[in-house]
Amino acid sequence: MRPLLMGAALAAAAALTPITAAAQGQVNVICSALAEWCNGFATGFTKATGIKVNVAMKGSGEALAQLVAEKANPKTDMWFGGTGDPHLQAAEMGLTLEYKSAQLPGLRDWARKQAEQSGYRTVGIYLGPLGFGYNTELLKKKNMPVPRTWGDLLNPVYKGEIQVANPASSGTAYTMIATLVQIMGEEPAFDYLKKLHANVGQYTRSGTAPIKAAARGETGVSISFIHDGAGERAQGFPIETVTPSDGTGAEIGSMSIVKGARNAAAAKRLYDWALTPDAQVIAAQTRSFQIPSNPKTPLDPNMPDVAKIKLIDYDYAKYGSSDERKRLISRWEKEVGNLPR
Ligand code: S7P
Repeated sequence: MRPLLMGAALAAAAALTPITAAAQGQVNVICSALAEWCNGFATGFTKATGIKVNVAMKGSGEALAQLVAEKANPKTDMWFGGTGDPHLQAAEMGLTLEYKSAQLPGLRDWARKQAEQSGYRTVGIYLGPLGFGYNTELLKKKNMPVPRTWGDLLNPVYKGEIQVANPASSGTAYTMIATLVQIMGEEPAFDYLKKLHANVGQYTRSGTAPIKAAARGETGVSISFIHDGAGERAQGFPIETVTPSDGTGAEIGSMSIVKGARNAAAAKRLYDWALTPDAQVIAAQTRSFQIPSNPKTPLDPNMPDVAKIKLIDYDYAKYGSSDERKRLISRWEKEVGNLPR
């Protein structure tokens, strides 16, 4: 081929080949959001940049345990999603990298505050209020009322009908304990948890399992983030959610880069991209209905309306601190989790 023609052929080939297809490195991510979102997020980033994303799915507590285990020789580059408290704990334990994204000033207050409180070692990517999910058909069939307050869950009519996760493995369940302690005070909150124990049919490993069980009619009620109920409803399951009228807490789902990450440059690109509306819109497209941290991300009608929820002023700094988190979880294990039912 003559040089001129060869140049033209190369130019034509370049025009046909999206820049994005070029292999440009990889990034290893632990994803604590729902699988569909994790996969959509990874695909979207690869499409936009050509960087391959290797995703491992883990709940918040398990993700933190993995970062601790890998501390001397990290294999993970970034931790995406999951409740904010363990991300704050990871920051305090020196497991995550200080990084100020150029996107930071454009984020909602709670997302920026999460970053400030961690010394810029994590950032808020979404907000999700805690509440109850219930199977409308099962409640009707078993003649059970819709629970509207924390106290309502102690009604013996729900014996064996409530599922909630185990706080040792689940950030969702830890959010519940921290919420109750802030609403009631610690001693009354633990008295409450002991009474609730009598109605709990199962403590699941993962925070999203109880709402899935309720959606499929395996339990009447779950204690869950209410956006997870909206996700099940969008799939056609008979699920409704309610937030307790006596107040509730919310998670600030977060994202952190691992200190000592082998692919730190790619992880920073992923982090920056994850804070853009282009990336955040993928959540609702894959039926994850948390409130996005970038206010330019379009809202979806399935997302919770915080104006209608009695949200407490959750003390993220205190309840995300390593000592407090460990103390409350081990108190729950000793005083509640082992009680006979
Ligand atoms: O993506 C749904 C969601 O509820 O899961 C995340 C978190 O990993 C909860 O799981 P664990 O309780 O098992 O840790 C939440 O951040 C998120 O909103």
